[in-house]
Amino acid sequence: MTDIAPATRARVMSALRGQRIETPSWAYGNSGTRFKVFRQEGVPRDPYEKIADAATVHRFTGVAPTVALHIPWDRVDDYAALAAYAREQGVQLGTINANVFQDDDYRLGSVTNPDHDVRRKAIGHLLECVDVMDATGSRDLKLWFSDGTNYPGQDSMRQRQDRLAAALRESYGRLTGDQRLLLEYKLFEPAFYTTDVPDWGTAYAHCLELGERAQVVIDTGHHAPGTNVEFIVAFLLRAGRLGGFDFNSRFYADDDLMAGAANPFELFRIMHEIVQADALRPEYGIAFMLDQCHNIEPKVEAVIRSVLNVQEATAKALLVDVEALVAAQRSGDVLEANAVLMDAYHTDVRPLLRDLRAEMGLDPDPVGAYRRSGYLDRVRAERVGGEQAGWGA
Ligand code: RM4
Ligand code: MN
Repeated sequence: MTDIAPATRARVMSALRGQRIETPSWAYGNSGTRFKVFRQEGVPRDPYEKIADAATVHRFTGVAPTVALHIPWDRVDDYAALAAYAREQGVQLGTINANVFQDDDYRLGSVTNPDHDVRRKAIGHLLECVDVMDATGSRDLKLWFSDGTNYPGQDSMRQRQDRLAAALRESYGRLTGDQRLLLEYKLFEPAFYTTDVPDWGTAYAHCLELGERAQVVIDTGHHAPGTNVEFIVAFLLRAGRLGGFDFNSRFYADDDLMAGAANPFELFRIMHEIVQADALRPEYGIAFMLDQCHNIEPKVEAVIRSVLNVQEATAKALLVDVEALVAAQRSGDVLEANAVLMDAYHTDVRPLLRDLRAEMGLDPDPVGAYRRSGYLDRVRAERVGGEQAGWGA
């Protein structure tokens, strides 16, 4: 596709202008592997500073107006004040992520723990997260459970499913209005034998039991190698149960690298399914989130680049010539159908995105503009002392 027809261009630009990508508060904090957490200068010392970083990403990209919180990493006394600060900075608080994977009590699991008291504690945290949503005005509660077992015989798989179902039921019952429960799955880690929510099928089955406001989240790093993620997207879209994405990329397992870094073609194929279902519009309800950890690279810039990568994949997906694609599909022209898709994928959308940013009053080169802004030097100088808030050392 060498030239983009004016009508196509207008349609693509308008869809891209409306795109919304949520960034994760924990991407701005220090993080690491099991082996080492490398500290970086200038990382946020509290949730307010994480929001300032998220607002910086939005200022340069124009499409990242919300930031997800992780509780208790982002626990504050006054969530209304935090929300007001976010608004002042030009962003809003988004999804609330529960964390029931870091207390000693959770050695044998959280909501699926064999011990009733531990389960009560974990459920109490999930309910606390809904209180936070009430205070912040967040729509979505995102649940990921590290629960599972390491050895055959360690616990009853069926009973763990029952305990999980009970905890989900109680949390779901606490939701009001348009609040939703987003259930995330992950194949393995930290449990190595069984995981209680290992795949989309398990998550989907639990969501069906709960009700319409229970939806599945696809974290792109949470599958076995070779899994066709866009099939999962298509299936859940059709079932009306795709609540959102945790975008990141992976070479091996849950690597949490920048979205679009390892497999930009996969990201394009995912966005193609979204575009074909007309599910990009914010009103459709899918939460397009990032879930990443930047262990050795500068964090704010890595998030900016991730946002741009998602935007680029989306632009390409929007360029697919649907008429030609459908004609090729209907006539059984396998190779032409594939060629139509590849034509869009191979289009250089960078000039179009530069124009889009100029139209939005942004610098056409967000990474360059961010680097020139001196933001990193400023926070390095300002954020001295105190403890880094969140995930690691
Ligand atoms: C998990 C999962 C969750 C995220 C945590 C930090 O693997 O992806 O979404 O909140 O990591
Ligand atoms: Mn995730």
